[in-house]
Amino acid sequence: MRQKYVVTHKILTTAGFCVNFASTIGLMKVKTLGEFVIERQSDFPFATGELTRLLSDISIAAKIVNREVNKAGLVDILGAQGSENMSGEAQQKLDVYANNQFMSALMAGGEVCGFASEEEDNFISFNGAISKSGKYVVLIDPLDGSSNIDVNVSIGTIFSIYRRLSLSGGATLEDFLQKGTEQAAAGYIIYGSSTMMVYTTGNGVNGFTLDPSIGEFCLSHPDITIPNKGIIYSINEGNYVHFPEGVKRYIKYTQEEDLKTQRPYTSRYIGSLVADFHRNMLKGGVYLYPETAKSPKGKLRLLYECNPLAFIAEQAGGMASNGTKRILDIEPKELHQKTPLYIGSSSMVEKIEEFLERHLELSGK
Ligand code: AHM
Ligand code: MG
Repeated sequence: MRQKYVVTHKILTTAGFCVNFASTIGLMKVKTLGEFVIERQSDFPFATGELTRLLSDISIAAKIVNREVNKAGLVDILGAQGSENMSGEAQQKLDVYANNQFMSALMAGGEVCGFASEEEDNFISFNGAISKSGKYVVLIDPLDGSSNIDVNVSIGTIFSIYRRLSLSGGATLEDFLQKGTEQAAAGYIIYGSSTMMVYTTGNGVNGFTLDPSIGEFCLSHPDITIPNKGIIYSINEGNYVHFPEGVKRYIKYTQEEDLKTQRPYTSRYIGSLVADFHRNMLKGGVYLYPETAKSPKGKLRLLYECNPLAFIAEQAGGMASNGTKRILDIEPKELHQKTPLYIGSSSMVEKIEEFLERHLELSGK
């Protein structure tokens, strides 16, 4: 059975457009994201279908954002919007577009009572008659890696879904400030050479490739697992002098020659977290964004980027750490909280933790 999957998977990824290919050779029934999500609803006893509808709302908004991303080079939608987000970075027009698209899809859907986004200063409570009784809140980085838009490099969307803690009415801050372990679902969309949606509801990780000819996400990567070891490390080495001593030593370690561990490793850094993470998920590898002098708490946001990817990484058999602690166990204190991130193949993340611990005193901590 496993063997059969491997063959199918290779065919699907090589062919790119799963349904076209399947119908051409008449061999297999392709499963769409919609069918899959409904099928998986029975994993949750007493499920009412709200999470299923919520994932479907996200996938529809993702298709609309995908359409705009693909048009980005053609229409006058490029360039900074002129405003800055909470973290002081220039916003791109497509960031704003994606943010609004996901927000309106979720507001209209009725399953969500509140929305928090990397692009919004505060969370938004949906107070409409249907939405305010929604069971869930969504946190999102609507367009991650957006500085790559102008140069036609892969970008992504990252989302995280929690059950609300408040009992009724609009969402409250405490609904959003939950530990990553409490996530009901998380996922990402990668707008790359093809567009994919990958998600988990805590029962494994599955990936769907968009077939543009029929406008459906089709199951192309069932039951994704991250190889325990990899030979790829992804980090912005331009910041080297500002890294903690343990990270500097780890980078040196990756560059040393050692046949047994297949070193030196390969360095790959796209500068789009979703794209770097996705590659490492499939091939094995580790992504590092440590604290630096410029960003003493790291650059990445716990709630919008690190928690959802950490949930996915763990569900795929990988690990995510801030260097000393599991990402999912960090108690959030504020919406835009940042954290260092080490994520990917388990044995590689463990090795980095070892280096950080060993050289802690040299980092002046
Ligand atoms: P963004 O959410 O503002 O796009 O920032 C997050 C991005 C990640 O996608 C990427 O891995 C990282 O920032 C790159 O940062 P740097 O340019 O400092 O290497
Ligand atoms: Mg981001």
